[in-house]
Amino acid sequence: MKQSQSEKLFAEALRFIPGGVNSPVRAFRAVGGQPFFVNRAQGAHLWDVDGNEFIDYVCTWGPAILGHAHPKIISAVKAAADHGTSFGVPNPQEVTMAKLICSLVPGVQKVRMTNSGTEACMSAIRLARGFTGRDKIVKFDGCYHGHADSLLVKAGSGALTFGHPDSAGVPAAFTQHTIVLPFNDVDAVTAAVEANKNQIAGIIVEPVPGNAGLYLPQPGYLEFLREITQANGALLIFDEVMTGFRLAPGGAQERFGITPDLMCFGKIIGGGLPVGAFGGRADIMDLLAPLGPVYQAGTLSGNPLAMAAGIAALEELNIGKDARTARPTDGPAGRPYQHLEQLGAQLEAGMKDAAKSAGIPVTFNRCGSMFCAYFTSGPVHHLADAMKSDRARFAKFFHGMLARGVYLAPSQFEAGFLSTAHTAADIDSTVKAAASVMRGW
Ligand code: KE4
Repeated sequence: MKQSQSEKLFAEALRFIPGGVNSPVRAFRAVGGQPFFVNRAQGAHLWDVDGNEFIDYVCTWGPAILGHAHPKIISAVKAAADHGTSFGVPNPQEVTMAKLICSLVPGVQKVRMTNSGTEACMSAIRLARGFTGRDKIVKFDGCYHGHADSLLVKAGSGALTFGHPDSAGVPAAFTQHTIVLPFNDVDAVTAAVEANKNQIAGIIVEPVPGNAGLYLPQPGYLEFLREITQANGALLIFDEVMTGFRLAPGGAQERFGITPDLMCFGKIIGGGLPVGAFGGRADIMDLLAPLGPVYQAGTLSGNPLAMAAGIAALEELNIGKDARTARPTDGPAGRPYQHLEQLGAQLEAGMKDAAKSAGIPVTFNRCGSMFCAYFTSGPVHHLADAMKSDRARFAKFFHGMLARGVYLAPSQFEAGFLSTAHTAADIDSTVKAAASVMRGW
């Protein structure tokens, strides 16, 4: 059979790029087969190099909250590029971005830009250790905070997908200060804090874990983490690389009403360009070089193109420059988030109906415009529950949907994303495709 363009490209990619991809999860190893290659993306749709069209529920893993190639973002990047692509000297866009983040996210008094979520999380942890003078960090199994050595312990996302959550090449000494606990388990945290009195620098958590599929904090759990860190001199770090500016203008911390000490961001604030950021209390952030003793740096941090794209994205989400004061809760700033909420509810209802009519056990978890369909009958509140999902069934579902023009995340252990560019008609055809796939089982 004639090779497709994607097949040709993948064969070539395998010769020059490990696994043919620049990030493991793109390789389709969790679902079998091989990845398609994108030619272009527009709104909620992708077209591969063979001309096949897909409704996209990966949204480049979160950044494309406004859909792909949004005209405001494209023109902002083009205009910025005319002035140069990088200066290594402060530029006005960095100030605009910093003010926007500080005005949107209540807990952020100061913020530092980085080039990825990994850098943001790695730096926030170093800062927590520098501020408290303590070494230990608590993370939760299934949560992924990028691929810094000390965090690749029972990590989620690609690491989990490959079934060996601990990575080769990470000396035990680098993870000896990392305590991994089950998410949503109050007793486990209480016991760990007791057993490590005055040694825990911080607890880092995805407030809504999206790297083992998607599950939600149980009522009161985030409040508990806030209290126990406060009571024990440890910092609470929200990793909002995915949830930031998505679950609400102020992210999960606005949605759940919790103010952490430090926060990590990425994705949406770069409008699709390489970006990360971490921020929080000024008394902590001011320990960073050049003011204080905690070193952190980046050649391209605050890059003018990424800033232009991210500012355009945040502004297009109808978020005013002084959002904290001017943010109208149910005014224009609420509209895109209400639209995302409506789309999410439509998708959830449709997918649950499709599974029920086909008699297929599916647990559909959703928080705003993030979701995951687990092929399991029980509730999914943490990694152990997620691991019960039928991955072979998910792989079949993934390929069945792909064949019907719907691109889902190529792993059971990833979250799906909606954008303001998705329409009710997109959701309708997605649900119809799901019903047709599951009917055939
Ligand atoms: P990056 O270094 O990939 O920009 O961000 C790391 C990161 C940190 N924290 C959270 C909560 C994240 O979700 C991520 C990255 N997300 C994955 C998706 N599961 C990126 C996809 C990939 O690795 O290719």
